[in-house]
Amino acid sequence: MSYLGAKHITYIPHRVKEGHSLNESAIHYLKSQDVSLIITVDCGTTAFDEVNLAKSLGINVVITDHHIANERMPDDVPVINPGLPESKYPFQHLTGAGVALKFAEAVCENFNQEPPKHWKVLAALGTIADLGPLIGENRFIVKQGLEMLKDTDMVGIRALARQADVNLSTITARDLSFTLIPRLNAAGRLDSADTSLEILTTKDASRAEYLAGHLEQLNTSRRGLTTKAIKLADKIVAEKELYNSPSIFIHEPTWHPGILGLIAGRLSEKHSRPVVAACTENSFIRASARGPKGFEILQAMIETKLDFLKIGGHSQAAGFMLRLEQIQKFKENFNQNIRSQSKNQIQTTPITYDCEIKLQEINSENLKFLKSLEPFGQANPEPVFLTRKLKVYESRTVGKTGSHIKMVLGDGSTKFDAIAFRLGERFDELGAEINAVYKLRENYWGGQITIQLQVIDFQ
Ligand SMILES: [Mn+2]
Repeated sequence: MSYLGAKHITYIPHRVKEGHSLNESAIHYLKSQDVSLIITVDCGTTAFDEVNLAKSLGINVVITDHHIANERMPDDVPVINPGLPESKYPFQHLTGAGVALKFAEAVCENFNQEPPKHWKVLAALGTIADLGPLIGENRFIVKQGLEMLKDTDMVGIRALARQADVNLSTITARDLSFTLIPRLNAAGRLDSADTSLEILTTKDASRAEYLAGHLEQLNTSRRGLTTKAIKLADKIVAEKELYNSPSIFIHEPTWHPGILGLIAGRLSEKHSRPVVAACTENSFIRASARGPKGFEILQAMIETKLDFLKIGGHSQAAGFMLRLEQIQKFKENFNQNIRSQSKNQIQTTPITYDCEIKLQEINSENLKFLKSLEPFGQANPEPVFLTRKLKVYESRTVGKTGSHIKMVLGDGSTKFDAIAFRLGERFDELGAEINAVYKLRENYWGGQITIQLQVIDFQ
């Protein structure tokens, strides 16, 4: 908005104190700042009461969002949401950032202005961070954003990339989701997301440097908290043999609410079943749940028929707040519901691969073709290959606790370095020959590109 000369302020709800959407106190605050128009991003489709409050205070509202829910929608205000069944927009999977980009571009067009290039970078970051499926227009947005990222003049992005030690000219969508995005997300998880907003908008290089350092600290402490919490969760699961239950519920009063989703996600991946991670806030529990594909997590929550203070999400990720004394009831009902869903489930997710190949087929021509399928991510996963009877020339465990395996694998005429993350426990299963399922990694070393096999599973 500043680009077109409009007077504006930004407001990001505090994730822990205010939740994710428009809320009463935010609207009163905006009124006190003489705001006459609120444009939401990534929220508001179900904010019927809040929109009415804003209108009664003389504030106009435009909703831009991609979430859907079967609650009452605001009427009398524009709701721009391609996810809604009645939307005529040809692509329904835009994320909040994608919708915001389209909206901002349309406003520019109205004023006969060319939208600035770096908006595409922001929309690409948002699309990956919000786990938008990388198909259709999302894939286009991310592809363009990655292209623009190469020589971006956004000093905040440059500072973050230095902190994370990544090269912006070769960065992939996957790299972003492991490097820049967790750093940008750390602020909102542990503190206020305003730091991330500032680093993405500042033009001051030394300020950017300072903010990148601050985000680095937050991310390190987020990581530390998560690792500690997951260790504790693993211990509880083992002691109480929770892996025998259809769903896993872990309540640890002191966990930071900003990492509950990360804990639930990691455990759910490990045990291939729905997991709820919860902490205590006054006389309530706050919880995040994650579940593998095929489960209906939000539905299972709703069907516990308890009196939630807050509830939201979708089939694979959801969250809620509930009175402490209702925990037991929740556990029982939720577990019961998941049990009935599990009857049609395969409990362990089988490893699938796209194609069986010989090592000689990993040549520059095929690699070039694979590149044309990028960017990989949600709904456009990286190709996975199977090669049988690979000779194991070298192998050793690496990492602080020996949790990964480094190998040299080959077939007599071709050889590749290989890494198997988190398979260290299975080191003893390696024989002289293995069948391996893997992805291909390109590593850049001093101008040289080397190929590495990233082994997902072996036999
Ligand atoms: Mn979103």
